[in-house]
Amino acid sequence: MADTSAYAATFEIVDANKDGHISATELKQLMKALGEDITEETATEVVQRMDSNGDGEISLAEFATYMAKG
Ligand SMILES: [Ca+2]
Ligand SMILES: [Ca+2]
Repeated sequence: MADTSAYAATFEIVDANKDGHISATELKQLMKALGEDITEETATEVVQRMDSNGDGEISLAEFATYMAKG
């Protein structure tokens, strides 16, 4: 189990609507803010890579696990 507290602040920034999950749309908006204009398809692919329980969104636990792995 990864230490979620280390990633909670970053997670909250990405979770624009504060529903506790990062969606593909939120990820796309983040990348745009960082100067990387990715497509909806790419954002969905990235979410799927991090989405270990398959609900289509990234929870804090999934985010922390992914970031901890590198
Ligand atoms: Ca959200
Ligand atoms: Ca998930």
